[in-house]
Order: sequence, then structure tokens, then C-alpha cells
Amino acid sequence: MRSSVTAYVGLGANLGDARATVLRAMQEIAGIDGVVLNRRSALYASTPVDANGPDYVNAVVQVLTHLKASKLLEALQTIETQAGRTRPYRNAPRTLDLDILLYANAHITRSKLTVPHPRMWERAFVLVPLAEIAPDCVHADQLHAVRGQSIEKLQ
Ligand code: PH2
Ligand code: MG
Ligand code: MG
Repeated sequence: MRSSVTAYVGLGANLGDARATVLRAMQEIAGIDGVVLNRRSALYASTPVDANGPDYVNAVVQVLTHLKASKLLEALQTIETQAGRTRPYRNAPRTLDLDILLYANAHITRSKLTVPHPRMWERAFVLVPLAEIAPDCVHADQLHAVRGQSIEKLQ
């Protein structure tokens, strides 16, 4: 058996039934060939950051995967497309956004994929759910830096 790596995926949605879409996307991620969903955060409601539209539902999952980061990205984009994702302009409201946040301890800078996600450390909607499932990945100072951003655990 090939060795697997640990990766973290951020989920976000603010169009349609965002809560249902994020929960379904978690199941679809678990169904990707070569991916095991190991941990999932709670769902969070958050105010849009550098964006407009309705409040977001956000979450983070930890996966174990044999897939290369580029293949994982392709599989995530297929799930986004199936959820009706369109890209009319940057940070437009969306039915589903799936971002690779961390992929082992890799540093990737390609035109289609930058890992760690370049803006994750500025965003409470990433750091709060990430800290819930992977406290060692987020420092208290990093959480402190985003304390002004509104985020609330759902359910
Ligand atoms: N995603 C963005 C931009 N702003 N704000 C919140 N609260 N949640 C998001 O998922 C989000 C955002 C771009 O991907
Ligand atoms: Mg995003
Ligand atoms: Mg994205």
C-alpha cells in the first residue's frame, strides 16, 4: 500500500442551502477514490471576509490521501462544479468552495495551486475550525490576530 499524507480542506458556501451543501460535500470528499475523511469540524456561520453576499457556512476536514495535491484539487473542483459553482468574479458568492489549506508540510506554488493556502492565516473562518480538529496546526497568536472577525458555531 502506498503511503498517505495528511491534508486539510476548507469548505465554504453562501448561496442556496449552504449548510446542506457543505454537509453533502463532506460525504463526497469521503467518497473520492484514494481519500479517507479522518476528522471534520463543526459547521460555522461567518460574515463574508473581503467578499459580499449572505453569511457563509464554513468548516474544515482532515483527510488522509494517496493522491498528489494536483489530483486532490481536481477531485475537489469536480465536487464544486457538481454543486453548481460558477466564477463570475473574484470572491463572488458561491454554492461551494473547496480549498486545499495544507498538504503534509508541502510548499506548493503553481499557477493553479498555492499551499499552504496564501490567505488562511488571515481568516477566522479557516483558523477556528482548523484549530478545532488540529490544535497543533494553529498557534494561539494566530487565533488572537483574527479575533475581530465574526464566526459562530452552528448546531
Ligand atoms: N471565502 C472567500 C472570501 N471570503 N468569507 C467567509 N466568511 N467564508 C468564506 O469561505 C470566504 C469568505 C474566498 O474563498
Ligand atoms: Mg476560498
Ligand atoms: Mg477556492
